[in-house]
Amino acid sequence: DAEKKPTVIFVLGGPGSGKGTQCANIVENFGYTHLSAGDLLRAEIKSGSENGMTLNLHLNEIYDEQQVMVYTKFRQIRKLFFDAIGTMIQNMIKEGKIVPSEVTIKLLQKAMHESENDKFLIDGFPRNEENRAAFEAVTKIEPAFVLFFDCPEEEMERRILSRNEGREDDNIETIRKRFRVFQESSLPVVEYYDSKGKVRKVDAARPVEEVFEAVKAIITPKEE
Ligand code: UP5
Ligand code: MG
Repeated sequence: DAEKKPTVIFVLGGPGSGKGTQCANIVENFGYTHLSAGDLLRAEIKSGSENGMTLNLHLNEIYDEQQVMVYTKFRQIRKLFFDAIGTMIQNMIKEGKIVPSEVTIKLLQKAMHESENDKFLIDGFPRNEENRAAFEAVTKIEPAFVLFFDCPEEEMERRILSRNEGREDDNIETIRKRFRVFQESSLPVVEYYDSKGKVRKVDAARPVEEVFEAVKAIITPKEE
């Protein structure tokens, strides 16, 4: 593969630490493409059933009856399969669990291939050691660095509870589970990259503009 590897920054931090908010700011100022693993998963839940629905209406003109029947059955089974994946993702997010990396990495790779950009902010991934190792093994991409938003749980909880975007995981029971998973599984990933000198830590408990000032100092535009 002669293709040049893209530049990737992992944007990590607890639930509600401000990853999505700051990524939007970075995109506006520095020309990165923002890929939120959580947003991609939520989009997949929505599109899962639609994927299987688009039947080719002109099929009868091209194929004989039996071929149409086999193809239709195939589409029905395919739809059931995608529905099941969607339901699995939905249930895991509702429980604050980490979706298998096969799914997340596929979605991230697809989004990167479809983009014409070569600079990506990967937000909310990798969430555990397995995510991290699988991403590096599959894509051969190592992050330029990790942008880590450090924020106390009380503040993150306040932010999520006042967000009101109808996310199924923004209730106090699921928030507690998300905090636990972050502590137990995601922080070790930050520590791993820290041991390689790759973590740029930002105090994220301040107002959005102040956090972005700190972010700007880290993400300086590339000299062309
Ligand atoms: N806000 C932001 N910054 C603020 C500031 N400085 N001061 C005051 N308010 C601030 O911000 C949250 C809220 O706070 C917003 O209302 C914002 O206006 C305000 P946001 O920028 O949305 O924070 P973010 O860190 O993006 O919070 P989010 O809830 O998205 O983080 P999570 O990591 O919990 O969610 P994510 O979407 O990444 O993942 C959801 C679930 O998907 C996971 O729990 C998991 O089940 C699954 N998942 C996987 O399985 N694998 C993956 O790789 C990714 C996700
Ligand atoms: Mg987010």
